[in-house]
Amino acid sequence: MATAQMIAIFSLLIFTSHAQDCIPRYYGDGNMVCVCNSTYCDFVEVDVPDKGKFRTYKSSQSGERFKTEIRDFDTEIKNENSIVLHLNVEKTYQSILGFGGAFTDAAGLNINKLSKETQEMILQTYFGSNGSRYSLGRVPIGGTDFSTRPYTLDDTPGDTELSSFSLANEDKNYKIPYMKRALELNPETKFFAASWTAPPWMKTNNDYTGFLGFLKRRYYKTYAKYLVKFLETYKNNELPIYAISTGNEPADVFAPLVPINDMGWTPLTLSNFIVEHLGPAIANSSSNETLIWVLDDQRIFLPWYIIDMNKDNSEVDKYIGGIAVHWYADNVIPPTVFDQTHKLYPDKPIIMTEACSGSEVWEIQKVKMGSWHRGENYMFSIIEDLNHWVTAWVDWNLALDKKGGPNWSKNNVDSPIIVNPETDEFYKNPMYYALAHFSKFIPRESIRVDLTTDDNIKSVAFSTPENTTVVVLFNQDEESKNIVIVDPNQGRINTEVSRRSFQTIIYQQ
Ligand SMILES: *[C@@H]1O[C@H](CO)[C@@H](O)[C@H](O)[C@H]1NC(C)=O
Ligand SMILES: *[C@@H]1O[C@H](CO)[C@@H](O)[C@H](O)[C@H]1NC(C)=O
Ligand SMILES: *[C@@H]1O[C@H](CO)[C@@H](O)[C@H](O)[C@H]1NC(C)=O
Ligand SMILES: *[C@@H]1O[C@H](CO)[C@@H](O)[C@H](O)[C@H]1NC(C)=O
Ligand SMILES: *[C@@H]1O[C@H](CO)[C@@H](O)[C@H](O)[C@H]1NC(C)=O
Ligand SMILES: CC(=O)N[C@H]1CO[C@H](CO)[C@@H](O)[C@@H]1O
Repeated sequence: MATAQMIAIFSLLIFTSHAQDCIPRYYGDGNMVCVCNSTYCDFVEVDVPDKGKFRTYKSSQSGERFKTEIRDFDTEIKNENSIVLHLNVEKTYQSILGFGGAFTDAAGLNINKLSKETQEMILQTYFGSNGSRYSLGRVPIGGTDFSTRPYTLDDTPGDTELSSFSLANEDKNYKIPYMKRALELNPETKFFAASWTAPPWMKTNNDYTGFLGFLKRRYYKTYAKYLVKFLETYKNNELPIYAISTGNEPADVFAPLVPINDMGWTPLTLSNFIVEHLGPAIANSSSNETLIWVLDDQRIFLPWYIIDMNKDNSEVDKYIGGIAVHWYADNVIPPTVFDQTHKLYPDKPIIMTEACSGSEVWEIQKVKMGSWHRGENYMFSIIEDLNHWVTAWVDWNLALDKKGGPNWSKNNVDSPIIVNPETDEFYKNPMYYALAHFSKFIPRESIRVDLTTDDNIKSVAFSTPENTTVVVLFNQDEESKNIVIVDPNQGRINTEVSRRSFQTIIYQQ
């Protein structure tokens, strides 16, 4: 037998016994997607080896996707020039809530255009046990810019009794069915909701979008009732909502020319709204367990927005169940704002509730098929956030079309999954794999543990409820690096992290 054939068969045995390989499609410059259809999608089963061994999963710009290998712990460092990281599972940080994406109208519309079998493949690849194993889903209350029209769930002017409140066709056709399937595939899935705007008739500018649109004081109670109606209606559809945010990006209204659905809050108006209306209305409803997450906006508002809310109304603290943040403009605000926030409010989890590529004005190409660079941006952000007290990282649209839509306000962006209804296929971008390098291996209630850092490699470590240790490594550079992880209980992990690659390591404690 030719050596090449032997190697091929040997690697098949080692690498593919628990996996179905990526079907690659190349776009030049090392950019590549994995192609899935009604009968085929790449998957990997998480398979933790016996004690004393560890497993690595590697994805790289050179084309590997979850390439896996089992290895033995060593007693010594194999390469003198290795970067050595010391693990200490006794020193613990935040507990993880999960990873996920958003059930926007656009996502549902795109998934809906595929055959039933291909739809099922998308949900499996995100929520299934051999897929990314997502455990969080964000759901908009009414429309967002990623809808085909602006709308809310009660667009009848002056309907203070909310007698015209009803779910939209978008809820029925594009959100609820897919959320239900996700919940079946991963029963641990928790959904959280956010409203982009109140119905225009409740607002100072009588519009869905625009500059300085606020909730009119006399509709505070009505709007709280509107939000609770949403929670109760979804609960009646067997989709309980774990948390509700106080509104998507309340600061957008201070920027002129923002074309997306928005409504403004200041720390003062928001804390009064929560204490006098939203908090009591939720507590007095059948959704009384739903948490309230505040902010749902960029890092730049931390920690002062929360400090101001507490100053303005000292009762607000008992209603705040979490602080939601987005990733836009992360490059100008350091993650240390999370450390400050955590120090001031140690019992308030910080949740990263929205991220996407292609949203910046200079990103002319909204969808960039197979972009490894965009996958690296996700990887960088997730590691950075997790190393600064963030408990969850949730992507924006679960799936978009080839133009990065549909959206009614022309705010197209990229997504980890791009659908092609003409061929009944979908394409998994590197962003999909970046997120999956965490979501597959780090279930809810995993605890971040201490791992020393080194400027030449990005790293983060966890101890999971299944008593495994998980380490994620990210090499952004053009040269391969030798890494040693020293676990005082088990020995040394010698591993090579090739140029521009992600690596997840898992083993039994
Ligand atoms: C996951 O993959 C393994 C290995 O191929 C297979 O035995 C198992 O049935 C798969 N699980 C699901 C839920 O598809
Ligand atoms: C789906 O993709 C697989 C792998 O590329 C291929 O073998 C199969 O024929 C495709 N199925 C359909 C229905 O196109
Ligand atoms: C609580 O709910 C009941 C029935 O829905 C309502 O009659 C009552 O006014 C509510 N109380 C408060 C404080 O909102
Ligand atoms: C929450 O509502 C349920 C009924 O929906 C009720 O049984 C329970 O006592 C309520 N909990 C609190 C803390 O009010
Ligand atoms: C993990 O270890 C703890 C402490 O040794 C033990 O109580 C628990 O049952 C273990 N959990 C699992 C899932 O094995
Ligand atoms: C580029 C693009 O996809 N634009 C779409 C934005 O959404 C509107 C409304 O659905 C569509 O008409 C556009 O084609």
